[in-house]
Amino acid sequence: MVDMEDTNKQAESFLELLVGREGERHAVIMQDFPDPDAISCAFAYRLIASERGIDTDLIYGGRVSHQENIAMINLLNIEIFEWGQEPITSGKYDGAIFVDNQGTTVNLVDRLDAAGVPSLAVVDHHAKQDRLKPLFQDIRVVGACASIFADYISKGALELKSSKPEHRRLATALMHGIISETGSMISALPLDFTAAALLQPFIDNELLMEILHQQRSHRVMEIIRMALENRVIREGYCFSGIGYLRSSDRDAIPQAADFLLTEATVHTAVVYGMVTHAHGGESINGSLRTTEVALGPDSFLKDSLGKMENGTFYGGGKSTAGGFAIPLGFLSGQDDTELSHIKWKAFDEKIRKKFFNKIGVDEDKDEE
Ligand SMILES: [Mn+2]
Repeated sequence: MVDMEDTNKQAESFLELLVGREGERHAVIMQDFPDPDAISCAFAYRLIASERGIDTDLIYGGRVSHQENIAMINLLNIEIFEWGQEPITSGKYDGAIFVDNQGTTVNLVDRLDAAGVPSLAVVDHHAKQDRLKPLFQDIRVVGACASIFADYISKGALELKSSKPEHRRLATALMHGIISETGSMISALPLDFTAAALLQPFIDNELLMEILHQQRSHRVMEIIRMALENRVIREGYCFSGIGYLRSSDRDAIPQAADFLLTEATVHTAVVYGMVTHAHGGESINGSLRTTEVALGPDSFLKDSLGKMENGTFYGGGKSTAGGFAIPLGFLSGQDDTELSHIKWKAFDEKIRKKFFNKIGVDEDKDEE
C-alpha cells in the first residue's frame, strides 16, 4: 500500500515528467481491449497534456466491442482509435504513455520499440510486471486506475471547472471508470472514494445514467445462455467453456463470467471460449470473476495455467478479476466441422482439468 507522502511524491514526479515537453506528440496506449477505466485514464492524460502544449493520440491495438464502452466513447465524445496492423512510423511520437496496463496486454509494444518510441510513463494498478522500462512509473494498489489520475488532478495536474464541458465529460468518464472497475464501489479502496468525492461535483448525472444503462445485445445474451448451459459447479467454483466465438464478441466472455457469479452458491466463475480472429488466428480467451477476497486471481490463473515457452504467463489479474489468452499457433485456422469440434473438446477438457487440479477437486465426482 502506498502511503500519503508517497502519493504526493508520485503526483509531483508525474507533473515533473511533463515539464519542458511542449510541442511533443505522445501515444497514449490502452490495452488491446480497452475498458472504461483505461479509456477514462487516456482521456485524462489527453486533457492534462494538452494544457501543457503536448498533443496526444489515444490508441489501442485490438477492439472496443462492449456496447457500454462504445456508448461511453460516443456519449462523452472521446476520440480513441484502433491502430490496426500497420507499423508505427519512427518520429511520429516523442513518447508513449501506458495507462491501466504495463505493456503485457498490448500488441503495439513491439511496433513502438521498432519505431524507437521511448516509454515515458506507466500508470497502472495491476500487479507489477517488467515488460517496460519507463522514465516514470506509478503502480498502486487501488481499485481503479482512474483514481490515480483523479489524484493527479487533485494535486495540480488540471483545475477542473464546471463551466468547461470538456472537464465535465472527463469527470464523468473517470467516475464511470471507477464505478465499473470496482463493481459499483464494492471493491473500492480509500483512494477510489477520495477520487469519487473529488469528481462528483463535476459529473453529468444524466450522461452517466445513459452510459450505465446500455442493454445487452442479442449475441451477448446468446453467449450468456451457452455459459449457463455448459457450466460445471464444484465447491463454489463455476467453470464454463462456451465453444467458438468471433473476436468481435470477445467482450461477452467477462459479461458471462459476471453473470455466472450471481448464482447463490458460486464464489468464483471462469468462462472461456475459442476466439477466431479476423486474420485467421485462434486463441482461447477466458475471464475470471470472484467474490472470494483470498483467492487472488493473478496467482490463481498463473498457477492453474502456467506459462508459454517464452516465459510469459497465459493469464493474470487483480483483486477480483483476471483474464487469460492461450494462442493456438499451429492448431489455428478454419477446419471442417468435425476437426473444429475435436479441437475445442481437447482444449476445453485440458483447461477444465488444469483448474480442477488447482482447486484439488475431482471433476467426475458430482456435487448434486
Ligand atoms: Mn483498470
